Amino acid sequence: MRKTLAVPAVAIAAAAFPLLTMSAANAAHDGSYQVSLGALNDSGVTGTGMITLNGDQADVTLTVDGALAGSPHAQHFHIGAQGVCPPASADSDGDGIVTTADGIPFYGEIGASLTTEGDTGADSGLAVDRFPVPEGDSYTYERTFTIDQATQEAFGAGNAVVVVHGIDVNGNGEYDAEAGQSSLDPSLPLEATAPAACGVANASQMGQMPAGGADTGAGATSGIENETAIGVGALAAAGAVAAGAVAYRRRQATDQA
Ligand SMILES: [Cu+2]
Repeated sequence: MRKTLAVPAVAIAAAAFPLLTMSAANAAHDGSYQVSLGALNDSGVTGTGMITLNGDQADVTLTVDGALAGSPHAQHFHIGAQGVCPPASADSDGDGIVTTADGIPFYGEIGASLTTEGDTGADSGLAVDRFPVPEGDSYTYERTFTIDQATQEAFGAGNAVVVVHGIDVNGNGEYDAEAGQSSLDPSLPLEATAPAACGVANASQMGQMPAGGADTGAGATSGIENETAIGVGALAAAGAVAAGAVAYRRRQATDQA
């Protein structure tokens, strides 16, 4: 639970400065992005992720805990909306479950599908035969693949969201239709597609520093100050990353103006 507390703080910071965040859209998106996955739908699923962008190449590592064993977990980069994870109140039909459709106004549509092989586009969003199937209740996913321009920009703008799907509402150890069918694909149980964990991808200031230092002489010095601030406690660090990213973008916007 402690890990998930940091997510709203960063999300709020990002939401509070939409214009500043948007100003980064034209900046290079290369660098590292960190994700702390918090549980949705009382799934008990949590995790951490690191995404390193180099041009259109995304090097992705996700570690997911508390997942339903033996069942595929669809996982995506969602983009183009508010760049936040849905609150429980997003549940549109009062059945107690925030479905993927309920979440779209918050985290957006699929920008990329984190499949284990083959296509990684939005069309593979429900390719359940190409998503991780953990033997136990945890898994690590590692893959480098190409992402499109919109997804690159979403990372740069701070509104790319990692979502892992697949919940077991009735706790019977498998996806079944007791909670209904998926509104996305009626051939799949709702349990297979409902979001289980969610986290916003936050730029790692250290990962972005080389780009800033190369662009501006002054930026490099300030970047080191931000790096020092990141060394303080988990919550403080999350705040520092958000504040640092805003300051960094503001500087960059000023420098480029
Ligand atoms: Cu998704």
